[in-house]
Amino acid sequence: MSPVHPFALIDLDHLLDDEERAIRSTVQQIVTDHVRPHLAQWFEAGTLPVRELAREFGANGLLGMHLQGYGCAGTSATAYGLACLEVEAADSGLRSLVSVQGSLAMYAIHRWGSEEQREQWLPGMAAGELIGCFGLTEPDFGSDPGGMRTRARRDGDDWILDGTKMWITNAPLADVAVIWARAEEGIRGFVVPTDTPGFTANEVTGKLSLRASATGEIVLDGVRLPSSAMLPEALGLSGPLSCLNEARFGIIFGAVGAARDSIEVTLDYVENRQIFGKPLAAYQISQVKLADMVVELDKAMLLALHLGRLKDAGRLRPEQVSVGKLNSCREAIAIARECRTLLGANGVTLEYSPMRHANNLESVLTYEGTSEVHQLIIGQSLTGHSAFR
Ligand code: TGC
Ligand code: FAD
Repeated sequence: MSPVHPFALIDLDHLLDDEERAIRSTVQQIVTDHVRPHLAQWFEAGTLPVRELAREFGANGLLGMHLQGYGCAGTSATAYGLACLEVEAADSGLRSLVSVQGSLAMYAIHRWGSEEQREQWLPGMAAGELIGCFGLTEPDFGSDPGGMRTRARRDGDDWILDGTKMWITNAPLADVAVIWARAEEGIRGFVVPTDTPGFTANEVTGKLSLRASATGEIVLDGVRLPSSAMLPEALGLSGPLSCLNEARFGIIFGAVGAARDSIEVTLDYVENRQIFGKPLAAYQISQVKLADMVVELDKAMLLALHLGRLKDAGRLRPEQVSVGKLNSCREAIAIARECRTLLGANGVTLEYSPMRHANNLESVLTYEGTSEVHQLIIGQSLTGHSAFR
């Protein structure tokens, strides 16, 4: 019998329309041409040619892909999810670039900004000419952003920002940062050009995960901004949290991509690896592992598609996003680790993707709400009791 692809096992393509299949192919091609040949080297060196890639992604409509107007492609949310899946099948760091640019920085300006802010920033960001970052987390406030210490105070017509943000993707090279800070009236968002005096970004080094992604600390030391830098429509924690819904949505699909790639690599390996005189693929233990992994992969994909359809219908609720983010990340990291076992010693090298994916997924499991935070969001929804405090 000829082998069947893990997604063909459940006739996945039957559930996608022509536009979705076309977008998937386009992104697969970009990743094959511009990303895969260099990935292992980028990961090992801990670098990523962000500007070059952003321009390539921008030229193909991948940045702020499901936003309307201002140079954005305006696709469905499901199509955007499928694009995230294909990007993360290459590397989670690349999907982070797409998520932070489109779902966090651009979405914040699109959803909460003034018309002038949208016109000033979004077209350049959609084209990949301007790189954005999103500063919510602080050294002492990750899961609990409501405790943030970064302050925004009025000085005449201006705003002055003081504080520190930590673990901010793309911060070391960003042109513009969306910064969340506590003002007298509540949490506010600011669009901060990174060459503003008092703004410093320091690279975080020594990461064992998401190495093909730039991460930074942002120090805000008396950063003076005109009143026009404030996002006028956002007041309170719901401003930044609404942006997280968007990025978490992309991760629901993206993590499935990392899992799929791990399984594809492993299926190829076990077919070609001879052990005790026959292919590793022909042993029951290998097949049990593969079957269990593919069942979880396909379930995660079906859940992602269902949530995508809900989002396109304007019905996706935050706790449903948590169901998907928790499931995709948890299953993807388990799959990547299990794939690694089938690769034996070869699996601990950069020649094969599963361990790189597993390492990356440690970050994906943690950022955009840890697994435990999403369990508590779901728990709150099921019981009516908040167990955060
Ligand atoms: P809580 O009292 O529950 O809510 C405060 C206000 O926010 C509203 N709200 C939401 N609005 C929109 N979307 C959501 N998902 C929302 N969740 C809550 C809520 O209705 C309320 O509104 P209002 O008008 O009544 O004031 O807030 P809490 O302080 O108890 O915290 C809740 C909790 C723990 C769920 C939240 O803080 C949380 O999600 N924590 C996790 C933080 C997190 O995920 N950080 C991610 C930082 S960005 C990042 O990691 C980028 S990684 C790069 C990449 O994506 O690749
Ligand atoms: P903590 O909040 O200190 O959590 C530590 C542990 O406590 C976790 O296991 C957690 O689940 C658990 N915990 C937390 N609250 C509870 C509770 N109520 N009950 C029980 N257990 C609890 N942030 C940004 O703003 N922008 C970015 O671009 C960005 N990029 C990132 C890139 C990378 C590579 C990484 C690793 C992180 C990034 N982050 C970013 C930060 C990320 O969102 C935070 O790391 C995450 O929200 C968790 O916060 P923390 O690390 O402070 O962990």
